[in-house]
Order: sequence, then structure tokens, then C-alpha cells
Amino acid sequence: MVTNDDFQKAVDLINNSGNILLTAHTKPDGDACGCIVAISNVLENMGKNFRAIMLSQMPDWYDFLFAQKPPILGEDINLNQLTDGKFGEFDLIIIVDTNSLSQLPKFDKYLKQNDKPVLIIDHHATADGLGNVELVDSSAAATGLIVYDLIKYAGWRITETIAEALFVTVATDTGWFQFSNTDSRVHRACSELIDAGAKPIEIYHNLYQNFSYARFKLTVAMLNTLQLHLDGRFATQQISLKDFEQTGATHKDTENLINDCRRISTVETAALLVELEDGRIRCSLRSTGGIDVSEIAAKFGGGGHKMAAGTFLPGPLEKAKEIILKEVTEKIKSLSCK
Ligand SMILES: [Mn+2]
Repeated sequence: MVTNDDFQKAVDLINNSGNILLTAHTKPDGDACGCIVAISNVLENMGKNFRAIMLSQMPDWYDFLFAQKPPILGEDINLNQLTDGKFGEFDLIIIVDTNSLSQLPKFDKYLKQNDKPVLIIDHHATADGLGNVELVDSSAAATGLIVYDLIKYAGWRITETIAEALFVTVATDTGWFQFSNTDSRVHRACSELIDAGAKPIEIYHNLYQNFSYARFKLTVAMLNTLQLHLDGRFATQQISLKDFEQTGATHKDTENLINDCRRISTVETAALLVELEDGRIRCSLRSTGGIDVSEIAAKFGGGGHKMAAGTFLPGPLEKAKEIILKEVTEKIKSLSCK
């Protein structure tokens, strides 16, 4: 849990800052996007100058949250505009949903030369300690819950925009209240957010009944690669560059695709391998909790949680599959030896 002392330090930082830069991890998910929108709305209501930037493209289904989509570093603005102050001079940097340099491509270079205070709000176990003030609570199902606690601590008004954005953070990081991180704190917060104006039915439609045909075709291509290993305990799936080409889907369409195979009764651990243009393989990992997939990801420079983690592996796809199968096999073996 975050102490009141830490919340007060965060409030003081925000109150004493006039120009704030806000960002989140690369490949922004619902938690990252929702936190950006919620904090932006808080800062707007306080009359602060602020800018939000994203470090890579967002999936289309979060568009409904944004009145205006933030620029993307490396696409809409470049690193020089950030480092030489052309994009703005900031006296506070707020980073949400990560505390890891590896999750902040390009932005890490800006951070290294920056001498202004950094506020981290995060719920991941892996951390590089990037903040001068850190609101970190690995028991929170979503970073949005920590943002919610901060807003309540500070007594800031919870607008409908904030309620909707924070509901999205919790709903997406719990897989619409299905993952084992769905605790009473999640339901309490969501009940309060509904009272404050969040509309779950509309949010569900926007998030889960709003696929493009291309994304659906990509899902079909991926499901056709499904393989079960270790007596069905471990599932692998893959997406090749050719699949993107043939379906017209893009990398941002891969979010959450890993989860469908977990409906198979025997599957405890799942991996999704996605081929990247540079030849590397992005590997997403999920576990029902038996094995800690963040330990496997960390071995290859990645990170995450016990039950959801990610990393990069060398290609081609078949080689990456061999590597990850070996790691998961060893983990499961070491568990049964204990
Ligand atoms: Mn999160």
C-alpha cells in the first residue's frame, strides 16, 4: 500500500509544478491510456499547463477515451524536440504504469539528461527506481487504482471523464473482472466510479465489441498456430510478419490476443510470439499463478508481473518457441521438485 506520506509528497509535487509532462510505457494498454486521461483531466481542472505523450501507437479501441490523442514520440515529435525544450520546458515528469527504463524507449534518453523531479505511479513488481517520489503498490490490480487513491486523498473532483478512464484501467487490467487480481478493492472502486458517471455497458461495447475485421482475421491466423505442450499445461501461439501482411492488421491489434487460449481447461501458462520487422520476436507470457512468468521475462531483459509479463527473444519464430518452451519446461519441473 502507498502511505499517506507518499500521497502528500505527490500532491506537493503536482501543486508546486506549473508545467507537467505525462507519459506511460510503450505499447500503451488500457491501464496506461486510462491513467493518462484521468491525470490529464485532473491537471486540466487545476488549471495546470501540461503535455501528454505516448511512446508508441495506441490500439484504436482506446480512442473513445481521448478528446485529443497525445502525440507519439518518434512519430509526431522527435527526441530532440523533447531534449532541447522545443516541445516544452517541464518542471515535473509523471510516468504511469511502469518504473522500468526498458519500457520507455527513447524517453529513457530524455530521462537520463533530465534534472527535474519524476513522479512514478505504478503497480509492477519490476522497478528501476526512476522516481523522486514513487507511488508503487504491487497489490493494486491496476495503476488506475493508485491514481484513484491519490485523487481521493487529494480531494480532487472526480469528473465523468475521470470515472470512465479509471474504470477502463481496472476493467482492462483485470480482463473485465476475470483475472485472479480481481479483488474487493477492484469492485469497491468500480462501484464508486459508476456512481461518479462511468457507464460499464458503453465501456464494454467500446473495448470488446469494436474490433476491426482485420483484427479478427489476425486472431484466426494466430489461433491456427496454437500448440499445447507439457500435457496441455503450456500453450504457444505465434503471429508472423506475413500474417500482418495478409490480414491488414497491425502490431497494436495484438493486445489481449494471448488470452483466448487460456479458456482451455489444462492451460496454466501461455506464450504469444510476434515477429517484428527487425527480426526480433516479441514474447508475451501469461500464467494462472503456478509459475512466475516475470522471472522468465527478466532472464531476457523483460519484465512484468507474476501472471503477465513480456520480453524480446531472438528470431526466427521457431527458435523463439524452442527457447520459451525450454524455459517454461524448466520452471514447471522445478516446481514439481519442490
Ligand atoms: Mn497496469
